[in-house]
Amino acid sequence: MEPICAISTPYGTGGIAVVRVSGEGSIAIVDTLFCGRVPLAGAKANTVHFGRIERDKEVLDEVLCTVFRAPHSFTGEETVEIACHGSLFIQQELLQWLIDAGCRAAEPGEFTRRAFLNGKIDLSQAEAVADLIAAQSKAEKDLALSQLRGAVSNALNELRERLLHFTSLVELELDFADHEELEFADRSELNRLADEIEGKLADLMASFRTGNAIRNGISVAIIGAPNVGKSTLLNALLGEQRAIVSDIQGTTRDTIEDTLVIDGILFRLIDTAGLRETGDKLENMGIERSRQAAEKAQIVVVVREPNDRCAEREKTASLKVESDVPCSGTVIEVVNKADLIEGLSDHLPATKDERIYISAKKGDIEPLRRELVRAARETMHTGAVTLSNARHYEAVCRAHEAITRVQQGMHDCLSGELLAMDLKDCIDALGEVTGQITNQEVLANIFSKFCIGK
Ligand SMILES: Nc1nc2c(ncn2[C@@H]2O[C@H](COP(=O)(O)OP(=O)(O)OP(=O)(O)O)[C@@H](O)[C@H]2O)c(=O)[nH]1
Ligand SMILES: [Mg+2]
Repeated sequence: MEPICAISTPYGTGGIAVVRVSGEGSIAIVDTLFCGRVPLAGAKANTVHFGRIERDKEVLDEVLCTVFRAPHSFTGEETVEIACHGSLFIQQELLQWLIDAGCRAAEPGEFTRRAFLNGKIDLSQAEAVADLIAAQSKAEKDLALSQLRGAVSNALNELRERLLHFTSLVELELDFADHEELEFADRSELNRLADEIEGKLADLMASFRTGNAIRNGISVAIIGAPNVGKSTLLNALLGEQRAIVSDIQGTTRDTIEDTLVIDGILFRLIDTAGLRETGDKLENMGIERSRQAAEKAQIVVVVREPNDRCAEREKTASLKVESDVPCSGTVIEVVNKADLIEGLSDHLPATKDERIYISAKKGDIEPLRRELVRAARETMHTGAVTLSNARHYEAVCRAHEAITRVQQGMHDCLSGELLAMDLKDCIDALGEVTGQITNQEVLANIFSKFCIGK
């Protein structure tokens, strides 16, 4: 394919920047600008060469060129990666010189697209490249890396191949339709296979909840009565003054969100308006949002004050957190302001009962951080493969639907012809994930989300 070039490091000034050139004739094009000990044309694969980038006696920079020869490169094509000094001027000038010498500026994701088209990686691996670049936490990085190394592809390919084999037997039967007694595809074996595949696909579908949580963060709603210290807790967790804190009840009016990584897990913290009965229209709107946040959150941290003060408040506040807010996630009960409890403040993180005692104001929140990690791990799927991409999830759902039609069809003794159609739907849906079945529109959509240079 025609040679393309792009700056592959982030936009801006840095120590060094890397400009990538890939496609037929890339090495020859770079050679027209490169002055080293020997021309790159004679360089061995995977070697690095020092030299100058020079045109019409003007020296642009001193660089290192790494030479890759087809098919042993990321794209599968001959490639040169030029590491130049990271001045914006040098990067852009180098790009322009390469374009003048015969390269085309690469489109977003074009290098990865070529890797896919040249069979170096499949589609789900190509998508993992984008996820890896965007990873914000260790869990997210680990997930993208395992997908890049083929975890999703291998799992689906195995299912797909077994289905293909079976479908070919069913189709063979159709070719011999005149001989009704012939049955190449053993029905009880097909039944077993369909059950097994249905189970595996259902597992994968369930794993998407975890994948989604890893990518977008596990949602943690902090709820409780006004003034218990929810916003102080948010600030303590984040280590910055994100939310306004005051001793006035009803300080927080709207939900406030921010993300935090603890032990490699991304959390999406949501501070909410204190729950109480009030005639204030605006505050009530905030309280409604608190309820919605609690309802949707995967973890709900219910904050209270130490007992004596709490009892006092509950006399005035008829809204009780437990009974009035439906939470579907894991509930963590926290008693804040433990520094006010006599005898306990010196013994934090001692706990008197099931609740966790913290002091948000003093920053004594370690027991809660540990509990958040524990609860997050508990909600996570522990299967070998985790789906994290909505496109994959949607295709796996369709494959699952098709395989349940096969199961039903066999139960109803449907003809081989109809079974073969549903089997094919299942196979095609699985093939869409890895890109064995695809169309230009899907590809364009996937690669348009990449950055230029990748
Ligand atoms: N002694 C003590 N005071 C605290 C602690 N945490 C918060 N406070 C105080 O409690 C008051 C209320 O804190 P906020 O964080 O604004 O409470 P909130 O729950 O967000 O209140 P609303 O937004 O009104 O619902 C402030 O005066 C804080 O300084 C704590 O651990 N110990
Ligand atoms: Mg608040």
